[in-house]
Amino acid sequence: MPVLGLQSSSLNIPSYGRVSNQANVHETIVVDFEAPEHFEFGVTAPIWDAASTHGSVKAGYCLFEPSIDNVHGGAQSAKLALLQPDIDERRRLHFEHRWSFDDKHFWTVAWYYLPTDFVGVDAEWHEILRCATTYMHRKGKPWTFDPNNYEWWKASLHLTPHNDRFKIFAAIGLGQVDNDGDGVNDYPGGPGFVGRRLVYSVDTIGRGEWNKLVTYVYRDKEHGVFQFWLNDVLQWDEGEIDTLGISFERMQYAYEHPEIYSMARVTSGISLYTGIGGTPKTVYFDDVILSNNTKLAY
Ligand SMILES: [Ca+2]
Ligand SMILES: [Ca+2]
Repeated sequence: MPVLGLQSSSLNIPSYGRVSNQANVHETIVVDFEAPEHFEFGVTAPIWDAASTHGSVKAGYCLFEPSIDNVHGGAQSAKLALLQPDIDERRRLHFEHRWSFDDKHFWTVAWYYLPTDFVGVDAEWHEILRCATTYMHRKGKPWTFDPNNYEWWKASLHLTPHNDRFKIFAAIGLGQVDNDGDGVNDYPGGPGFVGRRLVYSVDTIGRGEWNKLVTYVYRDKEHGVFQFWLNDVLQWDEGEIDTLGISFERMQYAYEHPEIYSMARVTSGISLYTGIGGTPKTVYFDDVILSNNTKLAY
């Protein structure tokens, strides 16, 4: 299938641009981590308005802060650190941008750096980028793996060791969604990666180097697309797959009925996610672009 929308890297994008946050508007957000608002998170934050940090960030457990230690562009980058990842609420940092429920095109661009003393990944959680996610939680229901309680789907990038370096992989069809209302997950497999089809990058990334990650997700039940480029080289090109997750209609219903569903959202963003009993970790992001445009020049 054709490579959708990938253009040259020569276009000059301003350090921070924002068109609109309204639905059905093509929007490209550039985050070079040079401005204070690039580090704000929470429902009123200009970019990371769907952050999921599971607790305060600078409480000695985790960090999301400007750094001059390792920089791709400009004067600083974003340093993400899990200092005590063994504590349940501190094993994850997600900084996500909220999109409209009916947006179909999701681009993410991120420059990503693993420090030279990065110890590696552990257990089953090793997520670095949320390319597209859909989520809704029925109020009053427990957090158990049951689509009657909460529904959740994502296309995301993950790290796995490969010799002394790392490959990047994704699980196709990772989710628990019940769009047809029969009480059964619409996606194959069980919790986590069980039963999922995994795709792996051809190329690898190492410690102490900046790597360019580009993903494109087209949300569609039958003709979905999930593509990934590493340093401008296409690594996988999955087409004719289900990338919709929760349907537009159900997400609209959840948006319009906050008395029934909480935290309904369609998002993309950056992550630092480690496993149970994981080791402390620090990674760096710089020059992130999030877009819902049909094509992206960067
Ligand atoms: Ca920067
Ligand atoms: Ca079902």
